Amino acid sequence: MGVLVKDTAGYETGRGILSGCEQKIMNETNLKKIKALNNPKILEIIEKFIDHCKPGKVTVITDSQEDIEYVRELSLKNNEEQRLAMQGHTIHFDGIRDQARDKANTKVLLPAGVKISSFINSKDREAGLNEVLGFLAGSMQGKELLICFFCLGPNNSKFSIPALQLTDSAYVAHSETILYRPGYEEFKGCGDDFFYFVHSAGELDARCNTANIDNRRVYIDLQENRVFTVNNQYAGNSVGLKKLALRLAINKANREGWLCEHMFILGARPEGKDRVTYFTGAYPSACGKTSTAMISGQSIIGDDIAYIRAGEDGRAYAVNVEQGIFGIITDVNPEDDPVIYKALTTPRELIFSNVLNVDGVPYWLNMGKEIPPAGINFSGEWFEGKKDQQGNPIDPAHKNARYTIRISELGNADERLNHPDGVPVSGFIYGGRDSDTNVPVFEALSWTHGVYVGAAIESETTAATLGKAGVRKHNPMANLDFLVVPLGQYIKSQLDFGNRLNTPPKIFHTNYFLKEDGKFLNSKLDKKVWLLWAEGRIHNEYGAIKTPIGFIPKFEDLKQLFRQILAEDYTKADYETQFKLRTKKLLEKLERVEKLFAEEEQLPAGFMEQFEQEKQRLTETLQGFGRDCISPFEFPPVTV
Ligand code: OXD
Ligand code: MN
Repeated sequence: MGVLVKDTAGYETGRGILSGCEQKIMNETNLKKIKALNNPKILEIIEKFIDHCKPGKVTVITDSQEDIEYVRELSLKNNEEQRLAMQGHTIHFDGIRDQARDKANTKVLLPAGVKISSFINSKDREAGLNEVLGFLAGSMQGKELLICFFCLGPNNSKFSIPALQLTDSAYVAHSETILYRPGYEEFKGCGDDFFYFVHSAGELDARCNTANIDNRRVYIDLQENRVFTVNNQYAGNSVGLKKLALRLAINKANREGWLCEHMFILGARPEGKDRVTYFTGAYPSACGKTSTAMISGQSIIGDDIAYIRAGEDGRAYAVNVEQGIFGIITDVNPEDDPVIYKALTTPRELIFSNVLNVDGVPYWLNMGKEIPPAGINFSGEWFEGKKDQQGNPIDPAHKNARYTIRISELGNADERLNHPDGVPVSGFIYGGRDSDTNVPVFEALSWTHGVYVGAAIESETTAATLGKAGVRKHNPMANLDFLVVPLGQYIKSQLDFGNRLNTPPKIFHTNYFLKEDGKFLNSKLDKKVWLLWAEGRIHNEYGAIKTPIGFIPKFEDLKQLFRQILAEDYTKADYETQFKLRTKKLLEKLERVEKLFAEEEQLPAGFMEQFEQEKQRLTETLQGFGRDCISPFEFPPVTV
């Protein structure tokens, strides 16, 4: 055992382990890989957590194909993944109670007495470290610790952040080799400026699933740019570089004056016009974000997380933090998502999680194919009619089942996917799951109004987080689950960011989920029309109608777009039902959200005024017309 010393937070470090006494757990080749980085902080972290988690073996994964192959094979050998019939395809199962992000047990650690927001789940730092380090102590006994190096963002880019992952799950490491760019070389000379993540799946049961799920914890330590996550496997909880790094990056971005957003990045390419216009867009989980990023005929850069910085030309530039997609597979079928469906049904490296495995063939919900009556799923042997312990029927595949794939392998990958300078962003799109209030698409009146629009997102909950689905929740910028700075400060940095640009992105809002009499008013394909309308607005090709909530499309423009894009006859009646202003519902929503913000401190000047101004516009409209629902034809068109 090496000499134990106290680090700055007062926790024991195992200095000396790599320099002699316990070399048997890490061979000379692995040791050399660490030493070649010539970085004392990395050495210290590795020594400390080897000593603390007590793995039986330690392997260092560099950017080499050989090392990446080792991880793939290990996930099969450990039975964390099984091969499927198609070449390169594997399947992974998370435990029955580990199928989504665990919001209740994910906490930001804060020094005693510090409070950041009533919306943010936090815990006293000392107590939190003691608890999570307690669960991590000895958690890797008899297991292999993988030490992996990745790059959050494109390689050799000023946007990017090196990330060190320690995990005892080969599935986690394998997912990361698909989802993130390699980072071993990036670590050479990076000094102290990196994030790190320590993950242990903890004790495993006979199916190789976390046995002590009640001790699942995900604790974010902003002070040391690190996250500890234990007793879980679902990637939203375990994969450090995804939603855990997002939190650390929001904190860093907020301090440094750039944005870290829960956003896709796509290139809109209207047919017959020789141009590409880049958009980023934020939607709460499972509200159409990936399918927007994958709209046919357009190109994709990312579907989940973007770093956005001001460029020297006064425009916003964005990179995808990831190079892959951890996408929800439910509803992916050849008609609605042809590109993804094709990628999921052809040979390539690809991990399915929590789908049904029938003799090596994966099945998922609403895939456009009949699902066989029996197979293996996240509950073990599955058969039609199987019930869980509470007597609820178990679906053949989980609603939040996923696929993990590289974007570069998709037919619609954008050519600037890995460009170190990112892409210039002309539009932000916000959206949520809203069955009865907002119109399908509108444009905000200004950058400040757009920040208000994003901050006021409300969405009905889905299967991507644990808990009841269908409950309306306020979710500013679809980023609330990941905020680690006071909401007022986050909103201020959004306002400041746009105000510093010469040409801030135009801000749009979409709602794909509007219903009347229980039926959706739009088809899944309509989102292409909304996107290309927004694209045309950026190029001053369409006029609009100014309403209290923002600019909405003119009927003639939509009629022409529906004809051209979907070969559909869009009628005045369609337009009126979809775009009528439901003033009472809009006012109710505004007041709900305003009440929540009233509990927040330090909201920037100008932001709360947006509530007042919009409320006044809506109230005047309601009173002026003397009725609740106002047809879009009743507002005069404008040419802004
Ligand atoms: C995701 C999520 O997996 O937001 O992207 O839950
Ligand atoms: Mn997401």
